[in-house]
Amino acid sequence: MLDNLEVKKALSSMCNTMYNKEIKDCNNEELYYAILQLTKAYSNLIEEINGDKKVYYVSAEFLIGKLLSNNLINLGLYDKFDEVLKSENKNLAQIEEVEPEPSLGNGGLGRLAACFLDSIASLQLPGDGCGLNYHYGLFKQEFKNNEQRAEKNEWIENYSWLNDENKKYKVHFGYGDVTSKLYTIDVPGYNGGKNKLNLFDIETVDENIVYDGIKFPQWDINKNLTLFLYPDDSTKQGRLLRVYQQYFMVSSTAQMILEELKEKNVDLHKMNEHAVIQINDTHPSMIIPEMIRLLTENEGFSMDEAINVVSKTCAYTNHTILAEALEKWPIDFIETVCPQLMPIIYELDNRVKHKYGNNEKINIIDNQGRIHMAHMDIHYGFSVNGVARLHTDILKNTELNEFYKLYPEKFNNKTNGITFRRWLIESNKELTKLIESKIGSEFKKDSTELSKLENFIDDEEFLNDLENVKRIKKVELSDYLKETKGIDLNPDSIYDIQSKRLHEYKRQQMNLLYIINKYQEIKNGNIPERPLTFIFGAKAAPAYTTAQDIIHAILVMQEIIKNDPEVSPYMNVIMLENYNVSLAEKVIPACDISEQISLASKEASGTGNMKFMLNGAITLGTEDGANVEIHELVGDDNIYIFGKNADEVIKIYQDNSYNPKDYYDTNKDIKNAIDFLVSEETLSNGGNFERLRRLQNELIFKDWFKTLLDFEDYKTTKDKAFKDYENRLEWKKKMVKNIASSGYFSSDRTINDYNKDIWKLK
Ligand code: 26Q
Repeated sequence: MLDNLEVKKALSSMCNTMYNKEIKDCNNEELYYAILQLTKAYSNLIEEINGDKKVYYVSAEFLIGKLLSNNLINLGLYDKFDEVLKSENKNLAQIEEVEPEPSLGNGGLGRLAACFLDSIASLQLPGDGCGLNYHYGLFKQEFKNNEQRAEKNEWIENYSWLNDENKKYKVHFGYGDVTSKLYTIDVPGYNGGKNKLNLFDIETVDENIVYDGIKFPQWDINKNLTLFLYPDDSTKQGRLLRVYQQYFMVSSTAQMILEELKEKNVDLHKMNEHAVIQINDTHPSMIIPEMIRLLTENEGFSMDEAINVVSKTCAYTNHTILAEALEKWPIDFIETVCPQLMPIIYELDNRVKHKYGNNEKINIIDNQGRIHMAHMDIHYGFSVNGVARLHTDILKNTELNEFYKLYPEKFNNKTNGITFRRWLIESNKELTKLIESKIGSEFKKDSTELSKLENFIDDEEFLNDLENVKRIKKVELSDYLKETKGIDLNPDSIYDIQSKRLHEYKRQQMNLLYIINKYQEIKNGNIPERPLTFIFGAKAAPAYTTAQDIIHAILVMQEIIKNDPEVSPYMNVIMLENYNVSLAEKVIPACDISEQISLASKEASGTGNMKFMLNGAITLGTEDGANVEIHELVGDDNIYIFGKNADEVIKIYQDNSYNPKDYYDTNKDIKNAIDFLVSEETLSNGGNFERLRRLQNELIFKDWFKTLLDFEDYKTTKDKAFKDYENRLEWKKKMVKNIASSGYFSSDRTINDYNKDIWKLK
């Protein structure tokens, strides 16, 4: 491995070649590009991970975030660069700020895919990601007049992590052929070796057609196909374009896989012994009919042979229980985008109907002429997994019960995980160091080692050090927000944080009602023991009106409180602009209380909950998704659980017995908070009457995700958490217990489980 002197020489020569300058004379931007080029060169020297069988993780999203630190850490070069730069009076942390973030994902599902790539490579398993090279990724969020605006988000510069592989594939759309071009990004593992992220792009994409934020002509597929990540996990707009994107992705991927298998001289009839295709939600589901088509049309397979081998190669992961997020494409969409798939899909559908009779619950094509992508995956894949225990149980017993009865052996659970390289070692160096000083560095390779921290739960010095680390991270966040946004945070306050995509089921609106209630209490002279800082970070799908209304209401509350000297010393609300991976890395380590308050049964897993826990935040949450498993691991005393559980919620939906108006009429706190939404105060602090009235009506008369049902318990439990925070000794022990119990949530564990039960790579 390289030593510091060699790193210094290399960097100095790179600066010389690129800029004709010495290191000390380069600015941060120049240094960033120089280190980027060097890192790519080092990564180039590393061997690709090989093996008899390889996994292809196909996903419309890879929310990889910035890569400089991550790659330097995995290549074992971070400390060396850090030291060399220090010796030149430069600062690696500041240099990293220059890197644009590739936001190639919406949220959880995309970030999970990125964590998985890191773990697959770090476990030295052969496995590549396959997706799309969105030029602008997810939109950049800006606030103006207390509303979200969506702007384009550039990340591809002259120097970037992309490698041009000089490989092309032909993809046939209904209107004609297009050319798919392959780019790759290296994925170095922590223990040596590297895999790849394959990103396909259309040759004719035209960045100049974008206007007014993120608008562009929808019809011109040749020019718009890979411009943006579909920014929407809730609405109908642009659906046809989404199908074009999906088919382009899977056709390119399928061709690339076949090419690789042929290069290895694999008998394609035994494809399943050398390749496994993990379908990340239903977005890549068309890879099943596409692969069958390629095998029958080009490789001399009979339909039976093709269906047989593809079914043994493909595995499907479900990430959602919300019915509206399960993709169902009208036949005429597919006829327009990729007519060549329709005969295959009819064949797959006929076989199901022939075998099981005409049963709408399991049909691929329903009687309204829509194709159910998940149904195709389950019939023609060998594995179906949910992403947390509760989620998988709900799939088995409720949502996909009809399938579970047919194919019990296909169903399995893989509780999500996060890569500790990014979410601890990179983002919280202080905590990493403290842990290392107590239990050594083995935990970096084996996360279960963290449990050894429990031995120090009564070690006062350690507890104080832990408190200091938290304080350092809180101050760091405060300084950052002050510098970049002019926002003041009080590091002596409690940081209560909810950061995740904005969605009604995640119930940011419940947190908002609590905040209004707290504001009203303070106005009535009921002062909290310690100042409270409520932080939100969330993007909302641009077409999702209620989500936009909730953001608006939060921003107005932020304004009201800031302008009210009676209240602002005691509480503060901050809605962070453009919450993304980079900001998450700053926010999460600073958190005291982690809000995971989705309506039970609705959050498949959550992964933010794991990141907060790992960084010593205490969860305030419902028994939903992976919160259930967190609860089980830390025990009742180290988590704040409230609200109805999944069984109760499912029953309430079945009985149709929930009426939010009853809660509004009978609970004074609820009524006062909801009434406040449209009031003199909100309207004179930038509130938009239409938005706020709509939100108010939504809560009183619809409230599909039952905010009011759980509000009272939420309030009681949250107040208790704030009170408990004052018992500093006990709180610090809770922090230790959480960190020590988080080893289970390493994505290395998750990937080991995938490999053991599904992929069977080696
Ligand atoms: C579907 C159809 C049309 C347009 C968009 C979509 C679409 C886009 C994105 C549907 C779903 C998504 C993203 C889903 C997602 O992020 N799910 C999250 O996955 C995480 C990883 O498993 C879980 O932890 C979260 O609980 C789950 O919400």
